[in-house]
Amino acid sequence: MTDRPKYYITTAIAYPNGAPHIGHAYEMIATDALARFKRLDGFDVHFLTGTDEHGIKMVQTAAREGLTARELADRNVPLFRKMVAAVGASNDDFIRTTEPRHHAASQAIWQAMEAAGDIYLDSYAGWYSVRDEAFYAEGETVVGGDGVRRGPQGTPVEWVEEESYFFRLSAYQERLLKLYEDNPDFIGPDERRNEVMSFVKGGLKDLSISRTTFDWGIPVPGNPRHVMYVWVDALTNYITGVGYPDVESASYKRFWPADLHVIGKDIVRFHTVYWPAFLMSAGVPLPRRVFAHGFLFNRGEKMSKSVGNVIDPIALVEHYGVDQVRYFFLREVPFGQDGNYSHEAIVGRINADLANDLGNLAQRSLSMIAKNLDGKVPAPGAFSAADADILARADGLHALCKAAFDRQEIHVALGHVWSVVAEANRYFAGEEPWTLRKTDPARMATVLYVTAEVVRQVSVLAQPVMPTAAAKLLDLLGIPADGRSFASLGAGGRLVPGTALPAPAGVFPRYVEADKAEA
Ligand code: ME8
Repeated sequence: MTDRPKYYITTAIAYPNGAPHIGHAYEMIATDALARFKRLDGFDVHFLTGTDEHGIKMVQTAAREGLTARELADRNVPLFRKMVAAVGASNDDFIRTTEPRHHAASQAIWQAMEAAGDIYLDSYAGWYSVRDEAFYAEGETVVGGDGVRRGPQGTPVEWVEEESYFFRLSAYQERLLKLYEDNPDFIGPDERRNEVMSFVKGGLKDLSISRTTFDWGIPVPGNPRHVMYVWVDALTNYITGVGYPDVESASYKRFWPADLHVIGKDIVRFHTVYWPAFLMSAGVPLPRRVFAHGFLFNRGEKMSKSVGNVIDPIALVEHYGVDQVRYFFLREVPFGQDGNYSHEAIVGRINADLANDLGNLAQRSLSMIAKNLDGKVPAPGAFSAADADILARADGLHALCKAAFDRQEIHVALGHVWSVVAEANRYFAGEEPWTLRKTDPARMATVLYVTAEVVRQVSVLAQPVMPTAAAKLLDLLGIPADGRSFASLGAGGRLVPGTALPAPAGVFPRYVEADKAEA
């Protein structure tokens, strides 16, 4: 057993009722960056993702396509696995809710809630949104001009009346409010916490947690005429993934409770009201934090022809490059808020931030080292005030990034890193090492050393967001594989003079329109 601290992080599990879309890829990329950051920072990370395969939405989509729900899931799950690999995710596990381990966990948590006296049989009559897989109170619905009644997320609702098991959610109002009061970090960002608190303060009704009108789900223990409401089984995936109900298993003891559930803003209520109530009832410790990201929208303009209108995330990464797409989403969209993407915005980031700012800084300093210093890391002379200043800024990045990542403010961390890149470009231009080459070669060597050292720290910190490109930069700087963790940041990990470097190569090509007419 390791003495490193542990970190358990999850994405939502997607409905495989269609192919994965950009929203799924965005959540995967962001969660992956958070997981990689923690690994590089010395944590023993467990990163879980997967698919949510039960429920009426799957049944209805399958019926429209002439398939069973199982066939639909089996057809689409490989597309999700492919997307996960294509965006470079470093997940440790991929759970399908149709797996036997998950049936066992769901039935066990049901039985624990039942033993606590929180489940009873009654009949349900009310509004249900198939698209959201959610029950809504009448007051949460409105009839639009088209005569269609819709729920709070704008999806159509239908009247449902059937025998159903209920969970005594009403009994948890006070305990939930105390949870939010005592743990202000339980829900992020803060505006989501405020919404949840006012929803819970408004009063909670008992929740219908089984269905009898279809059988695509996990049977209710002791009454297989009922299948569990899909959200009871879906949320349980987070404990299945670490070995529940075997609470003595090494993985459960090591990793539960989860440190962070990353989800989208449309499913906050399930994760911050229902889920903690289920866990309290079952006597299972609660996750530490739930963070809701915003939604991504295509700004509507045409993307380049080869990407189509880019609903397919695999086409997007094939076209622009996986590191480029990861950087774009995480830098452009403040994590937690909604954002837009467009061909123009992606190309702007690729050419400005990556090719010009970081790419040129690395390329110019490394090619001068190759040409003038025998391709070896130079030995610096005494540091000037300007050298010391830019090195101090680079040394300060770790603490700034850590603080930002701990709040899931990925965009803020990238902002800090790129402001040091901008400063280093100003430093390089101001020092004019190409002039020093003739007038003061020793000073040139110091300037190139300082610049390469800044590129080293920036590259180490870029790894969570751009794992492949950052690795290439670290290769060019001659940094061994075991010298790339965050332990190497700061003055303790300085470039070693005399290290022979490989021939420099461009890492961030400019994006050039293949055909202006398509753009
Ligand atoms: O909600 N932009 O599955 P899902 C950003 N199975 N994120 C988006 C998005 C968009 N345009 N569209 C969806 C479910 N998402 C449930 C989850 S968890 C126990 C069960 C996000 O396939 C969405 O908010 O509809 C959610 O976090 C994830 O993608 C999966 O959505």
